[in-house]
Amino acid sequence: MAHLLNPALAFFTPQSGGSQNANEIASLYNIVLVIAIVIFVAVIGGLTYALVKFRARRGVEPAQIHGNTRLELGWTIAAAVILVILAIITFLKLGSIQNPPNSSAQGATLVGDDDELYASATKRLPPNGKSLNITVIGRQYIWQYIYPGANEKDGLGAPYSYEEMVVPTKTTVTLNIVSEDVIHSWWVPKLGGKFQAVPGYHNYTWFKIEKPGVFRGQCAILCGRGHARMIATVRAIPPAAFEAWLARQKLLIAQANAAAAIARARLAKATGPGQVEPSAAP
Ligand SMILES: [Cu+2]
Repeated sequence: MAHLLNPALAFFTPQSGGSQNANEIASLYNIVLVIAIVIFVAVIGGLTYALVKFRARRGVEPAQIHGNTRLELGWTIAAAVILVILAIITFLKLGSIQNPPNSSAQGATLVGDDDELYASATKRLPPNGKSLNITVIGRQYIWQYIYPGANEKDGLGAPYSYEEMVVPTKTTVTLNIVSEDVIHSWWVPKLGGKFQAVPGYHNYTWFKIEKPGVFRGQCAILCGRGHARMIATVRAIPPAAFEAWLARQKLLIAQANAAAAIARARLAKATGPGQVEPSAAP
């Protein structure tokens, strides 16, 4: 809305366009901004007018005014009414910011990783209960993402990636944000609000990306000397491509683990037990 009024305002307003919740946050911000600009102009305009019109003049005694009940009641009530209107608009929009919608019909089939119980007052699921849930782990100084697809048997072996999160388009993605060391902050501006990754605590958010694209973010809370390098990228690709990527990622990780096991066994043979524990190999 503000963007239509003046393109320069885009510089001062939140990024949006990646996900519905980010769009709602931006439009709410813009509504507040426009109302604030109108009030700012009215107040500063009135003040400037009074300063010029009633400026001190030699030999003129200014009017001595002791309050004006009607005026004072007027600006108190007007301010209260504006606050109430803002509160109503905010609560009307809050639902679509906090509550994830269902995935579209074309969304990835790999949703509803729902064997686990969501005993949480803060985690919100789409109305049909199905989302692609990704665990976001903040650690000094890299983001790790754990995708669904763990082995049935032991719950291990879930595919993961670092720094770049790959997600399917048209699919509601819920994030479970945690930290392994200090407080980090997950923030990809075009995909919605900022959420802290706090050790020992779970924070939840969601996004749903309609078109393929790349969305950039950055850890948004100072977490140590490598903080500036703690970038995050979300790459949205069509659901079929995502399924293929996930399968390949799982395969590559399994191959790397197998190669590491061989290397570990070789090292154990060269250095003797005590240095490494070959039995720990998968
Ligand atoms: Cu950081």
